[in-house]
Amino acid sequence: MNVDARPMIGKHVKGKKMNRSSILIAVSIFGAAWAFQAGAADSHMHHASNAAKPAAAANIDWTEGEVRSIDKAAGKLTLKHGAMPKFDMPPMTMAYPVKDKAMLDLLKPGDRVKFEADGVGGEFIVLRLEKLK
Ligand SMILES: [Cu+2]
Repeated sequence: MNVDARPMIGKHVKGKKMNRSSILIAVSIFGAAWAFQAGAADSHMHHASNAAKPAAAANIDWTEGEVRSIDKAAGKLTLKHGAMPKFDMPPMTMAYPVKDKAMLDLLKPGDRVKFEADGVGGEFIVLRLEKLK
């Protein structure tokens, strides 16, 4: 029975194989199209995340403070600021070098600001700063 059945199975399988391979081709074309679309969607997402930069900026770890003094020559400003949990820093008044000295041109003592500081080489530096109204 086995011997008789084999050619039939072979034929059957062969017939199926043809169907299967055409299905496979269809699937792989569909799959490629899907992958392409997924890729396109992915690049859209990258686009979206680029466009969403201002939203990412909302994640800045702002600290509020008040300008006490400005030393343009040294590129530093003294800020009385609130606590900075990320540095384990309590509220205090301290002098910070600024990343961009042009920041200092817009400021005068008494201005309320929000700023983001970072620790660079053991020194704290003001990366960005905005005046509060
Ligand atoms: Cu401080």
